[in-house]
Amino acid sequence: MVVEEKLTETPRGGRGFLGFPINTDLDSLDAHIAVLGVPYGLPYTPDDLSNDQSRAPDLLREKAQDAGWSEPRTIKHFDWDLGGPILDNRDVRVVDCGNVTADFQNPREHYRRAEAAAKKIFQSGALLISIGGDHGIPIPIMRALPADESVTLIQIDAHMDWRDNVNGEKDGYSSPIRRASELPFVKDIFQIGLRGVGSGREEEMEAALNYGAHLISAYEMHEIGIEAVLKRIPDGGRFYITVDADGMDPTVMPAVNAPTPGGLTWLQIREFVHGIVKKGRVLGIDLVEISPSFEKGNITFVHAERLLCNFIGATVRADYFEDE
Ligand SMILES: [Mn+2]
Repeated sequence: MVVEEKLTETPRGGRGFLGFPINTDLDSLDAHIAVLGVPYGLPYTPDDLSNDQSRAPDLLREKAQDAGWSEPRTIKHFDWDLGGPILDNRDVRVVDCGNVTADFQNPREHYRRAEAAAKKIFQSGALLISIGGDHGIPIPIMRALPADESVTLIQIDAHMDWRDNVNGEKDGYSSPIRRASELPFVKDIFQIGLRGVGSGREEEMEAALNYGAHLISAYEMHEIGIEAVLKRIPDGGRFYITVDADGMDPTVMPAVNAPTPGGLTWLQIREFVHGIVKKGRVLGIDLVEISPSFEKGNITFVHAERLLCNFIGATVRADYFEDE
């Protein structure tokens, strides 16, 4: 008898993101949009096995503004960010696939399952919204992207994340863009919001420039505006977006390990999200690096929820799910 392995499990509290239904049976997916919690990265030190960021997927479901209301307002009511209800009264199905399961005896199992889960979701044709976890988690997710056509990667982050390894670990949170650059179907990389000091040294800067990554510092972005940033990204084709919470200004998302002044404002990230979904087909987005211990009055989670609501509403209004 073949026992089907459980790739994901029901989130704590049993509530799907925004109250959307939960489906952890990834072989029976019938959804246009799938939400997936990916709690665990790969640590650089033993005491980081279960880090602060691993609490974020459940806390976002539990602490988002919507969870405070007895009725699922966000799904049903008029949303001023979108000019109507989030799904625009269209037949768009959103499911929460729960959190990728972990194996505490083998930390790498979590990545293998994350990749397998993401593969099933992409193969079902659904748009994937992944909630981290630290910035290692896009590594298995991006490996699961359908490889038949090229993908443009867009990263919102204060940091470059181009390290080949840290303490010998190649798939940790300092390396997602380096690993992406090695994927044959990733054709272009745009990195937006860079500022301050991170894991990157001059050699990582050189590697990024040699690859041809488009590095747009936060200060350049503020100078030219989001519209000009979007114009630099070629129209058409397929996109994958990875959002590090520290790409946002610390006044917008304070719950991060490396708060860095000068990041994207709420208005800028919103303008970016609405603009990018119209340029081509976004296959997936992840939001990573929320460290709940540093949260200030729920402000990070409220912005995280709004960011994902704007993203969902924008894809619906860009006719992503028509004729399906
Ligand atoms: Mn990052």
